[in-house]
Amino acid sequence: MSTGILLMAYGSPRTPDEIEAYYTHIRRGRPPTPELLEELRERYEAIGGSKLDEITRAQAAGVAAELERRHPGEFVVEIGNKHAPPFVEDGVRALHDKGVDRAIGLVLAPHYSQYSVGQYVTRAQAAAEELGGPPFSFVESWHLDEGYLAFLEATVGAALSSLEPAAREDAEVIFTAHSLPERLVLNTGDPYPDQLRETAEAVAARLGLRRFSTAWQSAGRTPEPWIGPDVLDHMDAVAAAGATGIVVCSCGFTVDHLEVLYDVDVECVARARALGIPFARSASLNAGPELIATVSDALFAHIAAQQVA
Ligand code: FEC
Repeated sequence: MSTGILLMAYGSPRTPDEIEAYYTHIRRGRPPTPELLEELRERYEAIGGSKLDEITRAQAAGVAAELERRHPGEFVVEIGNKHAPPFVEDGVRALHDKGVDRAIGLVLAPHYSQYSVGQYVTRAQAAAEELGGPPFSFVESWHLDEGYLAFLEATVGAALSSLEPAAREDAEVIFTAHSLPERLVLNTGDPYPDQLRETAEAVAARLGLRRFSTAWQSAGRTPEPWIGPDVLDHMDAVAAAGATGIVVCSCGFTVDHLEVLYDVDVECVARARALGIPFARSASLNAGPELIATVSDALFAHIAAQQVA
């Protein structure tokens, strides 16, 4: 039996010329105002352009090679992005055209929300239905998978160790994921906040952390309330409560993209400097061996669970 794998990611403009179309797609077809566009251009410029597209491709190539190594000839891997080509629908079509017997979708973000992962799933399913296949199932979250937790344990441990001993003494680790509008997540039964907390608690237990918390980053530029605390406000509170240092672990993402390189490496670093508190960020998975092993393991666990069911 041949199995198609659809690895899904947010997508990114590959050049400055693509920023406007990308932002318009994120805004569901409404072009951004010139001010919003300029502000986004400046953020991309500040990080020297996002490498998300390149890293997503490296992640997919790594997973494809690992699946081939474990089960030669059985798997086909395609990418499907939310907001830039190849879109989710393009990836589904590629799997359809290659005639795979079944397909499994996995989003390269560990925590499930109806509004994030759920949207990828809905789009992939709709595309497959329209084409008449392949039949899809999904790995909906992998926020407690062993490879992921082991990586976070190592990288948060390394970030803590990078602080001077006095700063490390009472340092607080803040685990973050992308914020979402409150109306979509609060009192809707959405598991997103609980899953972030579960990841934080699992890593804290492995490292024996005394001070840790969760916060939300990268809230959108819209007037409605987004879930909080925002990481920058939370840093103020953590410093006021006597922490001697701060480590931010952006565990809601896998890649060093705009939301990590700007929102953490520029904004959180500036806030730490203003607060006069030592700061470190843990590393991202990117396309490293831990990401490839974790995703491959999650896919095989999903297949095994289907066979039992
Ligand atoms: O490096 C890059 O080029 C791409 C960085 C990038 C990632 C990312 C991940 C997530 N987002 C999520 C939710 C929202 C919601 C909105 C929203 C808006 C933006 C804008 C940019 C942007 N996001 Fe994003 N997101 C990235 C980039 N995001 C740019 C537009 C300007 C701005 O507001 O900053 C609001 C619009 C809407 O309603 O859709 C909501 C979530 C994730 C993590 C899960 C995932 O990766 O899919 C959730 C990476």
